Amino acid sequence: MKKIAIIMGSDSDLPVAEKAADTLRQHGIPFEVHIFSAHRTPNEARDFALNARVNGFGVIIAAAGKAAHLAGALAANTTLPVIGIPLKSSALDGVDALLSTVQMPSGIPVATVAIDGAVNAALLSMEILAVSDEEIAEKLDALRRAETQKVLAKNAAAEAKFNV
Ligand code: RP5
Repeated sequence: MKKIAIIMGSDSDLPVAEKAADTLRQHGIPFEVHIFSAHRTPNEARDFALNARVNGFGVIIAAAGKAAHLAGALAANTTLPVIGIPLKSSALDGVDALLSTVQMPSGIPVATVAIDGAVNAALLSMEILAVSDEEIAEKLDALRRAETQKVLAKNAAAEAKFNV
């Protein structure tokens, strides 16, 4: 099975990035976590992206805040799918990171999830692998069924409480 890379720009990004790791762990998806910064360690970030495919990765998740160029910088050096998580780590509440991550020029795509959307980043990475992996597709189907049951149970509780 291909591995997922979770890259973050700083250890201060860990509380959110960890949620992506937790989601992948829960579903038995192999992953690695690294701290590479587009600005502070650009050479390490570049080398990681250049070698990611041969190193067995299938998707790269990149989490960064402020002037969040990490996802784009990684995408510039690989044709693996890159998912960007803009982080709410500044006075601008993550809107700065959202725009920095999502507004990529044509030719270098980054699939951007919501601000702090680490769980969806992990699920999207699984969906990408599931295109050619039936086992992961089945895990995702089971997860959707479980989510549906949870909401149906909440609806039943609300209806029982408020509707006569
Ligand atoms: C970004 O700057 C990082 O991704 C982090 O979200 C933010 C602040 O980093 P630290 O100053 O906390 O290391 O590059």
